[in-house]
This record gives sequence, structure tokens and C-alpha cells, in this order.
Amino acid sequence: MSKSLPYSMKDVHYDNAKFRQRSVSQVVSQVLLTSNGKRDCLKCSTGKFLVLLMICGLAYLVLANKSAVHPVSSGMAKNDGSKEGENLPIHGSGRFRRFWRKPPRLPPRLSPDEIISRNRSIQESMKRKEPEWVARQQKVKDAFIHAWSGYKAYAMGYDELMPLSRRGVDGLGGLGATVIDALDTAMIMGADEVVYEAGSWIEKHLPGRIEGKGQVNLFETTIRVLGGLLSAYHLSGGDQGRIPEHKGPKPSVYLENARNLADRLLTAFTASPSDIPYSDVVLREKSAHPAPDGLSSTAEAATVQLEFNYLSYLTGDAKYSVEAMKVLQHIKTLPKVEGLVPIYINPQSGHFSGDNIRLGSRGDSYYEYLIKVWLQQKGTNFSYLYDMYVEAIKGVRHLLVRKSTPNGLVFVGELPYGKEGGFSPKMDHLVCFLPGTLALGATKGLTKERAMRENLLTFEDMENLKLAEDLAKTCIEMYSVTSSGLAPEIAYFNIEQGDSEGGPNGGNKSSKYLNDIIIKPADRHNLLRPETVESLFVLYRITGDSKYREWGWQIFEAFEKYTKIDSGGYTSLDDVTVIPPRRRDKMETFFLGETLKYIYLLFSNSTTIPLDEYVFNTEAHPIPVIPRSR
Ligand code: DMJ
Repeated sequence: MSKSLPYSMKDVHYDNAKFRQRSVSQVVSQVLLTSNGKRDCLKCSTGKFLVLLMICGLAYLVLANKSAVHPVSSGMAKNDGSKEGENLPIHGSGRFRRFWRKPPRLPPRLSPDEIISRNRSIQESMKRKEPEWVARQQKVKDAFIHAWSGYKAYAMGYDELMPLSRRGVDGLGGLGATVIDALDTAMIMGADEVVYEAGSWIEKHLPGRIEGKGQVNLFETTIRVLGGLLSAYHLSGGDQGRIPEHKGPKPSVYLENARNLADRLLTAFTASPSDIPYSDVVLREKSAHPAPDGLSSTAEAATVQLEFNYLSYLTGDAKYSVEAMKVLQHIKTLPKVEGLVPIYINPQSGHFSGDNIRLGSRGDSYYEYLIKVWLQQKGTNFSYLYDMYVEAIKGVRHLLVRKSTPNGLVFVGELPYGKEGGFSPKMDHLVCFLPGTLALGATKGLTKERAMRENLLTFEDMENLKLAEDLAKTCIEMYSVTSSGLAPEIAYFNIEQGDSEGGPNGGNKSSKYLNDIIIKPADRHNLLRPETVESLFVLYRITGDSKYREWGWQIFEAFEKYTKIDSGGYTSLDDVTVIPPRRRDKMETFFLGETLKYIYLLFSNSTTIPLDEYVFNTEAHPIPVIPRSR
């Protein structure tokens, strides 16, 4: 398989930004050497000589023009901290140094294409007035209340609802995961009754569950339950959050439960002989053990730090943060493949296991937390996380990003046998978290406009933002390509020249990408996952482009049409390529915790959970950025 299509600068239309970073000499020679005469001229040595002569002549003219360079006044020099000796007039060889030195980097500007598309978006959103988005947002809130009503009627206190058989099931250890995952969504939406019901259940039942339940998975329990409790504590005003008025118990109830739970989860770290925690904890015994195959998922071990750090901040007890951060400090020291890591790690040895590299299951949120933990700890000494993130994304672009044929969708594939093995054009829906993470990493939560105005974006940031937008488009096409308008769990992308397998049976025949996206029979299910709407939300906040809102609405409508159950709740599907799609009888907790929350926020204004003040944990629980002063 060809490896000749890495996603790199040549695919990015930011010539404007590239150009603005070049020195005068580079610009002059580029102009000369890219003119029409280039080919003919360079064929003969006289031509080459003439071109050189022109460059030298131009250089001389520029230098002659700049011969009188005035020093800055010493007063100013002191103000900006420079030494007096540095302010001597520039003479002789100094002129040359000045000439060859790169000019100060100017802020990248929007390309003409971007300006046109932005203006179009603004006009479109003017057409669709804000009240319409408010009405749509209300529909999302109604959907949330419908989901909750099914859960409350048939599964209250269970982890998940089985909406078709109208009963509950404990798939996550029995802590009532849906109650806790849904709570902060209800707070954000102002669904007071749900806040009251969920809050009261937590106050009454959760302490007993934490003390009495058996085995839970460290990662799932941290991101859903611990994350949900911490966010509820903050949003209910526990640490002067933004929504001080709420129904339900005192905020301290959430923090006490969080602490009690985390004290037990900590055994996963302390029982392990390395810095990598065991995957499972037995809550009532306060003990921990490895998974049956002895391995931890890399993403799981590296996706608990936001939650443990915030708990340490709130309680003043450093032990949670210390244990969790050891994982990332340890992974920093391990050999990687251009910043990319295998999806398994051995808690006995502390080393990676196998060569399988992917940004889908078991790999995904490792990359997400590198940048988010750094953002959470802004201003402190965690710059190694930012460096790891930057290196990893370079690796993603170089080794994993390709374009499909015939229509050039940009996608992220896998290296199941490492860098030396073959490339697999497989992309899990889970990878659709990446556009949002890339956009966040580029602007650090600011709008693109502001980041550009303040000259905060490097060329690489621009490149990552462009990749984010391309990947978001691919993710939305994974929905549009099926008959139901809902994405499959996994898609393969056509990278062969010539005919493909002809797209999914029962695919949406109006999709231009039928030949680019292949959906295998075993991968046609949909678990109501949030990753695409998560990225649409982040990209909308950052770019202001209303197409992301329109795409989110399309997805919401498809959920409404095919997954809503009249008696209450929404269900996962078995096959998104047939109409009507076969149904699966499960409402995952993240449908309330993440999917509906992100769609709701997509239609909200940017002051609701601003992206430069909060980081969302991987289960969409907003956690405030830790203030610098403490
Ligand atoms: C969620 O539990 C989290 O987003 C996790 O990081 C990945 N999988 C699910 C949602 O799909």
C-alpha cells in the first residue's frame, strides 16, 4: 500500500501564512523562481547565472536603501530590557545579518476562500435567526427529558436503561451511572426536576453503593461517576461555579461522594508495582487487580488526570493528583513512534505491549488528555504534556492521515503492526473526537478570530485547525452516507485506485461519498455516541461557522427519527444502513452525559461553559481550569 499521501503542508491552503513567515530573500527568490520563465531559464547554466545575478542586484538595492538604520533610544532600550551595547548602529556585516534575518512573524490572515465561506456562513446564520436555534435547543432539552423519563420509569438506580424491554441493567458496576452522568447536563439545561431527582438519588443511595459494590473499571468509573460528581459540585455552586441556584442536595454531598469514591479508586495506583494503574478496583474491599490479560489500555491509564487533579485542588489533598500524574510522567519516558503510542501498556513492567497504534478504542483519549491536562494546569510546569501532544499530532499527520479515493475525504487510519507494518484505512467513530481536540489545541479555547488577531497561532496551529475542519467533514459524511443518516461504529476508507466495493448496502444513494466509505456488516451498529457532535460543538465555538450547527441538527433529527422509543428513552441500533434500522435495546449513559449535552451546547451562546475557562473531561463533564494563584 502506498505511503505517499501523508497529510502535510502541501495539502493545506495557507500559502498566505506560509508566505508571511518567509524572509525577504526567500520571498524574492520564490517570486523569481516560480515565474513562468523558471522552467526555460533554469534549463541552461546562463539562465541560472542570470537569475542569480538578478537576486544579487535586488539584494544590493534593498541594502542600499536601508543603509541609514537608526538605533532605538537608550531610554526605550532600557524599557524593553535590552542591553545598551545592543543598540549600536548597524554597519557592514551587521547589514547583512539584518538582511538575512527573518522579519518578525505577522499574524496569519484569513485566506480569500475563508473570508468568502465565513461571510456565507454569517449570512446563512442571519437568515436562521437566533430564536430558531433557541427553539432547536429546546427540542434537545425535550429529548433529554424524554431520555430521562424512560430511565426513571424503568431503570432508576441501574447503570443503564434497556428501553425496549423496559428494564435496567448494571453494565458498569452498579453505581447508578446514568443518574450521575446525566446530572450536570440537567444542570446546564436548567432541567430542574431532573436535577432534583438525580441529586436526591445520589444523596440517598450513592454512599451505600460506593461502600458495598464490587468490581468497577477505574477509567469508566473515573470519567463517568467521579467526573460527573465533580462537575455537579462545581455547577451547583460548590466552588462558586456559574449556576449557583439549583434544586437538589447541598453541593458538598457531591464532593463527599467524589472523595469517598476516589479514595477507593486510588488503590488501582497504589496496588500496582509500576506507575501504571491496574484496570479494575473492587470498591468494597478497597483492592485492585489487573484485567484478565494482565494489560491496561493506554487510553484508560492516561485518562483520569483531569478528575484527580481537580479533586486535589478542591480538597487540598495532593495524593489524588500525585498518583494520577505519575502515569503521564512515566509515559513521557517511554519510547514512542513519532509521538504515537501502542494501545496497551503492562502495569507490571510499566512498558507498552504490542505495536498496535490507533486513535480509536483504547488509544483515543490518551491524546485528548495530553492537551486538556496541560490546559487545565495552564501556567504551571507541565509543559512536557504540550510537547508530547505536539509531537503526537505531527506523528498523526505523518503516519495516520490519508485521503480516500475517489473524492478525497481526509481520514485517520491505523497501524495495527506498528510503523513498519501495513497501514489500515479503518477509522472508528471514536476517532471523531479528534477534530474538536485539534481545534482546542490550536487556539487553546479562544475563537480563531481572536487567536489570529492576537497573533497567537503558529503555522502548525493553522495546519491543525485545517485538519480539524477536514476531519469534521469526514465524520459528518460517515453519517450522511448511510440510509438512516446515522454513523456506523467503524468505517473503512477506499484507498485503492479504480473501483471500490461500491459502498454500504442500503447506503444513502444521494451521498457523493458512497465509493469512498466502506461499512462492513459487523460494524454497522450505532451506540448513540457523542464524538462527532462533540467536535461540531468545539469547532462551532472556535470558528463561528454555522455549518457545524446545521450538521449537528441533522444528526439530532436522525436520532429523533430512528432511536427514540415512545415509552421513554432512546436506543442503540444494530444496523444503520437499513430502513428501519434494527434496534439494540440499550441506552448508553453517555447519550445523556455527552451526546445531548454537546448538541445543546452547540445551539447555546459561547458564554455557557466558555472553552477558555473549562475543559470537558472525556465524558463531557466540564471541569474549570485551575486558577494560577493556588
Ligand atoms: C465515552 O465514555 C467517552 O467519551 C470515552 O472517552 C470514549 N467512549 C465513550 C463515548 O463514545
